[in-house]
Amino acid sequence: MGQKFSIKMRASAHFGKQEKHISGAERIVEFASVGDVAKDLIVRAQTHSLGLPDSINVKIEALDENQILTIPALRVSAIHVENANEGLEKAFALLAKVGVKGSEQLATLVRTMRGMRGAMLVHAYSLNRLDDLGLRGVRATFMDKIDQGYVAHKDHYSEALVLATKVAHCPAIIAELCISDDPNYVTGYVASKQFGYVRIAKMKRVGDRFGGRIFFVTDPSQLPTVINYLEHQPVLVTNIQPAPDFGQKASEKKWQRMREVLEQRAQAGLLRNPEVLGASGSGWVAIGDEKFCQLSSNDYLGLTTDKRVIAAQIAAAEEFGSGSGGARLTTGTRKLHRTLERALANFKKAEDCVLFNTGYMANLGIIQALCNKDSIILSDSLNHASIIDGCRLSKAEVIVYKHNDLNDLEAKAKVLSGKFGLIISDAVFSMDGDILNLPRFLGIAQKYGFFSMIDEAHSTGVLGQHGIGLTEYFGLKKGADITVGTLSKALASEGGFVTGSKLLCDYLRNTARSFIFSTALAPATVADGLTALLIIKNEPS
Ligand code: WAQ
Ligand code: MG
Repeated sequence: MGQKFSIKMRASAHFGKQEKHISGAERIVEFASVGDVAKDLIVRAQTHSLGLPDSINVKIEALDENQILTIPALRVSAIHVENANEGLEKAFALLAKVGVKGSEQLATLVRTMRGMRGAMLVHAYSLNRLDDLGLRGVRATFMDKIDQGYVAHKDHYSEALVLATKVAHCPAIIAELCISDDPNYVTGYVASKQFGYVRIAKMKRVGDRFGGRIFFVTDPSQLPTVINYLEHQPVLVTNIQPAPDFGQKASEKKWQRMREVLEQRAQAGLLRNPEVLGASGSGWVAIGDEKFCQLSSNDYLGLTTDKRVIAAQIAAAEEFGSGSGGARLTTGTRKLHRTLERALANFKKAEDCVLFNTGYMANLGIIQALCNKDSIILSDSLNHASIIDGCRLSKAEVIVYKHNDLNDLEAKAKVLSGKFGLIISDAVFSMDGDILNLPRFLGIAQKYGFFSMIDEAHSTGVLGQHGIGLTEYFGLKKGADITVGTLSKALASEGGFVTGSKLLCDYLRNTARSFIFSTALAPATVADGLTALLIIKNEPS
């Protein structure tokens, strides 16, 4: 064996005079590996989930061969627990076995550990802290593993086992408790020479920011010896075994990620938990037993509760049944579909129309049918999610322009002129409610040779004297090449549609994937939308 070197990395970020610890690690290696290993440790500091460091310290020093202790790793076991409370309970029970007692006091201690670089030395029997080193704590250093066959990859487990093995062999230390300070790493351990290294699946909830290490010291008078051993004694650990898993059956384990994602979302207050609404009428909706004024619906004309619309829906269900019973391409195209498509085309003053199951499917299907990886798409930064998803699925190169900034659009269109592509914008933006300058938008598309596409989900039935939408609002004779609409907002129904030239619609009926898979609208719903439409046409308000 050649001369061994210790490499230590420490990364931190500074906020004024405050120093925040980001990452620390160390290795003991032969001289020839010093460069490679130092580089690995620096990269690790640069990519830690606690954030970016503004200072990275790397110290490399030669070790005295005769000083190095070589010890076999603690034996390892693992305990599966359902939640963090159970995990802590199990940990405290193990500690109690070696004389470290007081679950409540320990639980409090654990939750206050935060932002420490090293460990707390705590008296095993009184549970009082013994060192006065504050957030620095005491660092166990000068240690590494000797790989023997099993290549322990760089992971929490093998590094922790090396540390725990060194610590467990420290004079006057009876046990250790460790919880990672990483909010996403909830597995922790307790360790001692007696019960070995016991991994516990959960010691805190995902997102919890506490974490740290406690070394339990039996004899306070030995403090100087303890600190000297931890901070200076070089230790190499042999015989590291692969991490045991938590004895969960494979059939159970596969669900784990789902639970974790949901837990994480719940912690961040991001669970999707929509209010369940009851009956509704013109301008009101019931929640539980109470009636509320409805100010946040897309039922812009209040037609979902219009008696005539509802009567037409019932009549259609009686005549055609409650569903179409097939896809559009097989046996699902009913008379109602074609009637509605013609009515929508007339309403929008377009040559033709194609129905889709939802507005979302319309955008997905249309954009994919028109564009491929050789196309470009210029898209407003606040376009609806269905447009963004459609763009992604099309594999086109997407160039996002500043929200409703047609100067930015024009500058980008000019550069890209000559390529095959599409300019897409919402007509009325769903979150901000602002309106696209359609005349200028169409002018840019025309000038630079791109298709123009607008999504009228929020303008149909709303803008223009007859509710036709943005084209009527601006008094234009001709609208965008491709106009998408939805039946589920002002048109009081369910479904999406596109209007445009006959060529466009023939093309989409033959190529749009979402049209193929459209299991067709329930006839009743079609009639519903159709009726709503006729009401708007005949009785403009
Ligand atoms: N000496 C003393 N204390 C340390 C040291 C050290 N060398 N390194 C870290 N600590 C303390 C410090 O307070 C940290 O905030 C805390 O431990 C957590 O450190 O089998 O990753 O490096 O899968 O985040 C447990 C692995 C991983 C369980 C623990 O600790 C498993 C972990 P981290
Ligand atoms: Mg950490």
